[in-house]
Amino acid sequence: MYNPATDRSPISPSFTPNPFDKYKSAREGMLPDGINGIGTGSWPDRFSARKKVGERRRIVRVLVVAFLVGFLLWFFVTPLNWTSGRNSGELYTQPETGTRTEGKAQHDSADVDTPSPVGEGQTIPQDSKVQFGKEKASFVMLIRNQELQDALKSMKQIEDRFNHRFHYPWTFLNDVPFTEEFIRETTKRASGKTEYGLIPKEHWSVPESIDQDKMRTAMKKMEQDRVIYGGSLSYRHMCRFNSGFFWRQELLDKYEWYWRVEPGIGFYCDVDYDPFEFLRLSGKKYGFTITLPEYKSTIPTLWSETLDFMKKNPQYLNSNSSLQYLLDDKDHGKSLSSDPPPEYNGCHFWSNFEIASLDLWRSEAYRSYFDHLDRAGGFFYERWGDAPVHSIAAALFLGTQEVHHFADMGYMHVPWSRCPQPDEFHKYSKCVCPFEKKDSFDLNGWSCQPRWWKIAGKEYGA
Ligand SMILES: Nc1nc2c(ncn2[C@@H]2O[C@H](COP(=O)(O)OP(=O)(O)OP(=O)(O)O)[C@@H](O)[C@H]2O)c(=O)[nH]1
Ligand SMILES: [Mg+2]
Repeated sequence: MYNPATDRSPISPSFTPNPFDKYKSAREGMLPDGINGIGTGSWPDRFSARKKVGERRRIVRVLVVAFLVGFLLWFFVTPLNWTSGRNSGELYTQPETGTRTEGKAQHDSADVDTPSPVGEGQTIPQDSKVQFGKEKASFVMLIRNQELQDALKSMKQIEDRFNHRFHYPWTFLNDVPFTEEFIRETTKRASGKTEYGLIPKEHWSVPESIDQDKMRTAMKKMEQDRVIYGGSLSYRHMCRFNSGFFWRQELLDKYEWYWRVEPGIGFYCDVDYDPFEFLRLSGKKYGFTITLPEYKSTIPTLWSETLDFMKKNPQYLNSNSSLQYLLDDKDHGKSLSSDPPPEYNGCHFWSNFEIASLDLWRSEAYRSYFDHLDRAGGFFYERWGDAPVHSIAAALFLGTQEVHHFADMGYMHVPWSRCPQPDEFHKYSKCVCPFEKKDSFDLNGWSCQPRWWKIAGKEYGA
């Protein structure tokens, strides 16, 4: 049995664990004369051995010079990154969670001066977080600290299925400061940079114009009537925020596109193209995965307020709008100004998933629509959801061709899920859906998908 410690063979110097050992061995006279030894043996042996040594020294010198040049290049180019933190190499630092800087980033991973530890002896290098995706886009997650585990589950899937190839940044928003644990763990999970925003108080409070007694009475009644989240004030803040304020957060000013992600979702298919780029190149502004009707008890006057707004602002109605997708069967073919006016069927794009243009919400049409709705007070006196608000706006202000069904994506938010139907999406496990294709929500009688298909046709994957 060969033992490198005792059986080092002079005929097979390559057996030495370190090839340079053989020089050491020779100098120490361990090798016998003339048998490929170096520095010992006959003159011809010595001559050829020296020649070999000369060649080896040259190689060593070249390697040393190459190493030094490489080191100098690395030293002068990369330190900018990890000392100023302005570029790709900054390290994550702990945020100051004690102070509330409203409307500003609570923590901005691109605003870091010195590397600092994360957890026990760990740092999170952000130099691997260089964005490869070319769009001005970010994931956006409005989230509570206590939802960290579910946030990580969502992130894990989006990263594995899509973002590990693109490294788009993540923007987290909260009405209270994020905990250090939340920031640390989500930063670790993200392949892109992470930013954390504290929502300004005026974006998360009851406006002065709201009659709070009237609001409380309405909330109580809805709770008694067992309307889902009917008695919750924080849910109302959330819906109003997602309707009128998330796109106004300073952290999002630099972006044109966002992908809304909620905690605890399922994301079942590889996405090997850039959906932001896809939307831009195809002239689309809004993308969804699931469409379904809203609980009518949460929006008794949303549609009449919409009709009122459109009557005053008919210029905002797109000439190729998706109005018919919004209308009750009995009213198909009607226009907004028909007498009596058409009724809303409640269909909306489920806004817990959205890939869309921020400019859609920044537009004059949407701003004035939101202001109109906010003045009407239905976010508090009723319980208007951001999903019907976004969807009505997208359906009326955009052309049908500007709204996209991401039929190639498998998605779940409790209690509904959908996956692509064609076998090609499942054959090589591009999609791994934890349910049978026939149980996809698109085929459920409750889905508004057939209404959408009727006016927009089917997308690839439906
Ligand atoms: N920071 C913060 N985020 C909230 C609050 N309420 C809801 N959210 C977030 O807003 C998003 C929507 O809230 P959800 O509770 O998921 O509402 P939903 O999707 O209609 O209902 P379920 O998912 O069925 O509970 C989620 O990302 C939540 O984490 C809140 O009070 N504060
Ligand atoms: Mg949710």
